[in-house]
Amino acid sequence: MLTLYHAPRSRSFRILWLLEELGVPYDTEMVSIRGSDSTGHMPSDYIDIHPHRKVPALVHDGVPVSETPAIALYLTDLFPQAGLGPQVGDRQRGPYLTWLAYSTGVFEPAMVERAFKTPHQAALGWGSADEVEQVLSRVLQARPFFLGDRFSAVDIVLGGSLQYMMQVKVIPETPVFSAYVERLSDRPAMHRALQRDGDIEES
Ligand SMILES: N[C@@H](CCC(=O)N[C@@H](CS)C(=O)NCC(=O)O)C(=O)O
Repeated sequence: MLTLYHAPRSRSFRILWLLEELGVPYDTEMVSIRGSDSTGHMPSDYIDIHPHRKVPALVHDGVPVSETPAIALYLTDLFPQAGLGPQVGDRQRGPYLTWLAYSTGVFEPAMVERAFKTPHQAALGWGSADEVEQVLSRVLQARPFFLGDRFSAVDIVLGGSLQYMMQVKVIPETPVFSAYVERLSDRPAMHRALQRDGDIEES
């Protein structure tokens, strides 16, 4: 059994989207992450599921997994038949792992620096926002998805972040980025996830 610990309109949306792409049965457990009443919908033992009591977290048959790229990798390995993550032995496995790690290890910190106007320090373990933007632009100019013609969980994890950073104007709407986001919005599973996210918020 799979349970996604989720908060509407948050980083856990991408795992909701991935689960919809996979087409597997899952439950959602709503976690209250904002507001002063942190005991709201926060399970008392949630710290055993996510060490920072954030979302997303996934529990599979009693085993907790957190950190978005790790959850994405866990799920695409668990359901290889869905073809959303190259498996060990596939030449695309290396690029797959690289871009998953890049999403929260490089892309996010660089964009947060830009959003908060924090000067970039070369000693940090990621490139500047300008550099990251150029890297992504070069890749997406050359191919429709991060791994080529093949849509993968990278397009949910990193692509979903890129989409969000464009919405909040941290990344400009260049023709390359806009065309990519348009391709993402062609995914019916993304719309199912948006619907489910909205339903959870209203319930
Ligand atoms: N590194 C984590 C980040 C998770 C994260 O920051 N989640 C936010 C939601 S957008 C959260 O739960 N914030 C609540 C809090 O910090 O108390 C990941 O990529 O999964």
